[in-house]
Amino acid sequence: MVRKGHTGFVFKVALMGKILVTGAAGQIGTELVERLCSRYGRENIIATDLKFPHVPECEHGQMDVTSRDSVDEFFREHSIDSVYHLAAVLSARGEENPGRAFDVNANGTKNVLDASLRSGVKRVLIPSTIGVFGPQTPKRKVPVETVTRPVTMYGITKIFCELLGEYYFRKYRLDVRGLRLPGIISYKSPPGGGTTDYSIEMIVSAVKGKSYTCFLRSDTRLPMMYIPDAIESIIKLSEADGGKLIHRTDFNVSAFDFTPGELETELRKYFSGFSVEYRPDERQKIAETWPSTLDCRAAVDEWGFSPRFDMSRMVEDMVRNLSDQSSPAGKR
Ligand code: AKB
Repeated sequence: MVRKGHTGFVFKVALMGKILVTGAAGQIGTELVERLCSRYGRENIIATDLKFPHVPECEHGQMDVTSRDSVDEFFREHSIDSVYHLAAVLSARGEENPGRAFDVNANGTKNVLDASLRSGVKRVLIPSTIGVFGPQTPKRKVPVETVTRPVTMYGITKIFCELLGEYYFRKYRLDVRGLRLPGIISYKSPPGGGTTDYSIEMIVSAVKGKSYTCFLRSDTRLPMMYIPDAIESIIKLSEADGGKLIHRTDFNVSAFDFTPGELETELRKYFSGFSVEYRPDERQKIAETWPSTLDCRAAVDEWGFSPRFDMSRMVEDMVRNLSDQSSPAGKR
């Protein structure tokens, strides 16, 4: 198959089976499926989620990753070449229901890896998170190898997934890859229960002309990335020459970092009357265990990580897109 890449160049993709996406209805899944369809052809993508995902552009189905039978059956019935395993319960929601977070993140990942192994899948990409870091991790320019010791169920299960992925690679030669995503900012589909969600909520409020009550303190600095860069990074890592990878499942990636106070100031450039009240809740405690900035050199050196959006370009793009959506034409 010959396809045109997003940058305009034409490249060849040799697919024996299809590309499966779990968690396809989520914040990242929705946009990843769109990009995969345009890059590899919609006939080669299967989008799945717990509830039937609304993705008219390609084949889609229901799959509960916590059910080993459901996962096995799905893999048996489809010829799958590679997997983007996005189904996960994020940090804040994970603290509300740690049992569910364990089941989806830990058991779900094991089910997907086992089914991949049994059915001859070539590659599994599993996003990880800055949630794998903990209170003992240094705060600034944190490298890949450092003290992690997360204290949330999200972090504990995600570091388990990183290690499990490496184990399957070492023991069974299943090509598992992953990257530690920071807070992801997007406008097409809402975020789902994370600690960094405040950033999207704040931008949406500003565009709607509403004030915002922020659940983090104004000086809480966290690493972030705009969704187009997150999608490109996921695809770039998945297509990278495996022989050049020294790390496998734990690449740090982030494009910029900011505090809620800095985001508020940036938004005032567009909406001078915008105001934010700061009322930190239990999510503040989670954010305080995460680093402020990351060292992403391993991702740059090993597979060419190169985000395009800085904070001000991200805000400009978000404001333009959200304003278009809320204009009478956008609502039609
Ligand atoms: C969350 O806040 O839980 C996620 C993440 C940083 O992984 N956005």
